[in-house]
Amino acid sequence: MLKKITTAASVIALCALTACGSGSGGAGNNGTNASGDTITMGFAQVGAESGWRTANTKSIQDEAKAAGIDLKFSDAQQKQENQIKAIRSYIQQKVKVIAFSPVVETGWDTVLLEAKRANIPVILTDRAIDSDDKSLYKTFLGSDFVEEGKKAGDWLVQNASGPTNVVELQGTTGAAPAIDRKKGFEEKIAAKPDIKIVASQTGDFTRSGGKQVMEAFLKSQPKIDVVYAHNDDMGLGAIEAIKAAGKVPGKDIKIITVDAVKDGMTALANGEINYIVECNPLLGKQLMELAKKVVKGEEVPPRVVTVEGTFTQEQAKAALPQRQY
Ligand code: GZL
Repeated sequence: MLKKITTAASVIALCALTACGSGSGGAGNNGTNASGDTITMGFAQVGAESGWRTANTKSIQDEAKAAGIDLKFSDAQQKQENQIKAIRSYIQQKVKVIAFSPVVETGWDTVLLEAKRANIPVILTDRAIDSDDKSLYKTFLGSDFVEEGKKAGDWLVQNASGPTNVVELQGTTGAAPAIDRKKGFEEKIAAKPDIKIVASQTGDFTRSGGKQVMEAFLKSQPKIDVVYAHNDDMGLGAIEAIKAAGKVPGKDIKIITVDAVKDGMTALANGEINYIVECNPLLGKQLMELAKKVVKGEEVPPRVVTVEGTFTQEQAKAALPQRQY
């Protein structure tokens, strides 16, 4: 079981989100290419599955407007075939740059080769792809999900004592954040063999998915001490299931999640969640700056890692009033 949770005295140097990629550029910045034409960007979004995704979409749309970039936007409803269709449509429309968040890591080489042959640069945002051909995209802007999983696992190692049974609510099967958050978490908890993942299943990053899977875990598992949810939304779904089973979330069953969206931070401040690892969705400003460079043929770093922190219950109470999403 976990020993009494003490509020962490440590102050985590959090990224002041206004400095990390939110806030709008000067209104009407000229999003034009070298010959003065307006830059058109085709963006193929994963879907609208979570609070994180909503904030990410808003950041991209707001910052495109602020940068004077003409944004063509599509929502793939978490289906890879819809993202591929959208990318093909952007190629036919001869956009100047394509950006997207790959719903899963594999199956992109063919369509990205088509974009390359059409001389349209591609930027990966949020999630990565698993491809040997690094020439298929100019850069990958997003979080280090393995690091996020390690932060979650590290907190549990610091706060658990004795046999601790963990149930894991995984993100979308095959998605980079699901694969890497699992990997980082398992790497860290290996330090304490008493901490065991007794059940692990995808809730597809949605609140309903998290609730359904948690209901099944509560029926099948004789002893659950901790929920590790790959995002806040599944953690919030798990809270509903835990309450319906007559248990107290945050006390009878501790909860660790990733994202730090407003609903998650509110549950953390209320004591229903015990720890949240932040995943910054405000990628819009950095994406537009990268897009202007790649359209002009300027060099960009192959990897841009977003800065993000972690929150205890006390830190959530202090941070909530300033949160932008
Ligand atoms: C992470 C992002 C994940 C979020 C989820 O960068 O891809 O997808 O953690 C979202 O909330 O659904």
